[in-house]
Amino acid sequence: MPFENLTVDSSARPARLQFAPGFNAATAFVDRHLGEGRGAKVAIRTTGGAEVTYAQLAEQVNRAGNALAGLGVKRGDRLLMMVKDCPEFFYLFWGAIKAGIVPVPLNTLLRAADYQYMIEDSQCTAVAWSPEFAGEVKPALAALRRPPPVLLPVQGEGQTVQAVLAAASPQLRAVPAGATSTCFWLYSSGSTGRPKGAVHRHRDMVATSQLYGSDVLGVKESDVCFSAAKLFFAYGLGNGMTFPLWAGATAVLLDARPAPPNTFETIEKLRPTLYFGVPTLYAAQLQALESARPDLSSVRLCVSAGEALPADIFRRWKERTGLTILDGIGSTEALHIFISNRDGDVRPGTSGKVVPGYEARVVLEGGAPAPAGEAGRLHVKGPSTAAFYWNNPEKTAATMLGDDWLDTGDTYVCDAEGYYRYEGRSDDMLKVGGIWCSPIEIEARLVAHPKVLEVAVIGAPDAAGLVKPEAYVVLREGVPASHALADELMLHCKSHLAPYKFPRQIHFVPELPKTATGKIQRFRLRQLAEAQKA
Ligand code: 3UK
Repeated sequence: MPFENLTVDSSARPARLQFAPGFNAATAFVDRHLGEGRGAKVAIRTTGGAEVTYAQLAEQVNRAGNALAGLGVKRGDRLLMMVKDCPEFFYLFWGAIKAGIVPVPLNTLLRAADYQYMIEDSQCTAVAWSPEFAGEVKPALAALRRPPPVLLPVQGEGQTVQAVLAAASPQLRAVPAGATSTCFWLYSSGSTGRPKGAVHRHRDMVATSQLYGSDVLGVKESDVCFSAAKLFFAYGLGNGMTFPLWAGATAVLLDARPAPPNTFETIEKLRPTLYFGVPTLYAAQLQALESARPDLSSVRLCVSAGEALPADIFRRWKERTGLTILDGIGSTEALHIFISNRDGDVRPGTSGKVVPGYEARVVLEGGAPAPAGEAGRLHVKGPSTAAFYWNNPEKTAATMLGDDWLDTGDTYVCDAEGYYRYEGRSDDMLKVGGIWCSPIEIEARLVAHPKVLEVAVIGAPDAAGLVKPEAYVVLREGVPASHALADELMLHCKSHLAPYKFPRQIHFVPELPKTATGKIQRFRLRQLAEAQKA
């Protein structure tokens, strides 16, 4: 497959990718289709009934690049995007890249304080948001001493994305970039400290789309991809945008928060062949399938990532729907899945085997390789890993190990046959519904409540085996524990934190287990939680 500035030998395993100087990813994902006669093919279909062909996509991408440049956004400048899953997400993202501007999709479930931090940290020039998120974006902008100069709601009154696109030229030449020059960023959260901007290069989406999308999932031109996981998440960005665009396939977009009814409706109406979810959603869908019988016959394969898929969910889904779920582990830093199960080769309860094109190693404390069957820290190397974290040399040095090796922060076991099994995090971070959640952030919110003296938050498995945050709370002297107070504390979290960051259970305790030096022993609480559930 030769085209401008890139040669792909997909007969080789792993596929060989050769980037010429000046390579700009937008030409490979968007413009290529015009030359390949795919202009009239539908690239995007929305649940609202909109259809965008490859020719229309290419034109809108050009308009977006020109509009941003015309507003004064320069090469290398950042465009922050709090944009729902809609065609404008594609236009802004690829238009920016084609014009040499760096798009930064943000989690649209976050709160004003999070956005304020990211706007300041990124020193962005432009912010674009869907009106649905104005309630958090506008206070963030208002709190800034120097707000970014270019502010663009997607639609509405005055200067909007839709208005500037309509006024811009539909012709744009791609700005010459290069395989390893900066293309886009994604923010990732840590247990302590603030989110980190992972800086991705022009080659990275090509690598994930070919090595995992095409070579593991077999995404073809005839496929229709539907990702319940949103585009702002590296997982959704691949599933719902780069994989279908790479293959000349069709992406299906649902702009609402995914839940069993709307995801089933989308599958029935737009008939995707590939469906991408997270374990929490599969669990909720299984529950809904007890009373609903949606027609899922268009789907050939399902994918799960974000957190470990319990073997029981895999089996029940197979029983109910006849469909296989491929669990695979990816990360924001690696961009997409690098260890995965395969169609026809699934080990339920594991993440599967290394995706060809990537290397993985499990290392012991001192750095020596772990023997098969022994737990250690998972490292990964591949052609899609982030170059560094923006403005954060310490975290960069701790995670990016050099020579494209990354420390995932996960504990894994690799068995003698090469299957990798997840054993937990090496830090206190939790995955809730596939999205990072810091127990420390929830604790900080809870201790801000006037009735709370001390608190520790841990992850505890729910009935489906999926981790949810639970809080152990010591109340101030004289404050009685009650169900009403537990509800009040949950609300106190929900009102200020992203909606998935609240304790699903609150345990009132007289004291917290601590070390001699006063450090809270979260592992003791985890043992307590396990003992109580057993
Ligand atoms: C955990 C998993 C067990 C693991 C992601 C697919 O989740 C993604 O990216 P994030 O940066 O989180 C990365 C961390 O999440 N994890 C993800 N998948 C699995 N643990 N089994 C799994 N299947 O701790 C990892 O380090 O939010 C997933 C594609 C792209 C992604 N960014």
